[in-house]
Amino acid sequence: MMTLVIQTVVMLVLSGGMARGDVQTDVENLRSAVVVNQLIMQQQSQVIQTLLNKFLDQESDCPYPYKMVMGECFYVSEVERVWEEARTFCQGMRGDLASPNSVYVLLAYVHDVSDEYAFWLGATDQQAEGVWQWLDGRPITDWGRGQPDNANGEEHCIHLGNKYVLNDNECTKLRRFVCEYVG
Ligand SMILES: [Ca+2]
Ligand SMILES: [Ca+2]
Repeated sequence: MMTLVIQTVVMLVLSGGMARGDVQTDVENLRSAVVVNQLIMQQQSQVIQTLLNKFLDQESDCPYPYKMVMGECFYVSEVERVWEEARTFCQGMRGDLASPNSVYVLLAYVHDVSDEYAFWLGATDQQAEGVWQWLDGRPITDWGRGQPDNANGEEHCIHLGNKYVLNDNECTKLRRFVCEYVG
């Protein structure tokens, strides 16, 4: 746009011999072009500001230290705990062990932030053997092949993993875990 303005000014200077009426028309055209340009710039700046605000809002939707992952707030622990203590840890952070909407999205995320592959998540069949659902009440659909197998009759807690995606395992094992913010 600046190039157009400069070109027009140069044309005005070069057209010194033009009739006064023509010069006036050119000046008016130039003024209109500048005004239109200003309006476009203003509009673009508003659009950028709106997008920026939206992005910042999304980022801040999860309270520290949770991170937004496709609309859910997760925290990947550094420490290892048995399942029950991991749950207490998460509840102490106004959360619970994670009930992810997509275990594959969560798997991708934990691989981004950690070399570890096995993390306790939010489901257990300690109350009724073989009856599984996420802590938020949804059914579990992504068990690894042949899981849950309740191996040795002692596997009652769910974990995320590379080999099985989801597997039931002994709740007394020390594992890192994923919390989900529940507010
Ligand atoms: Ca079991
Ligand atoms: Ca198992």
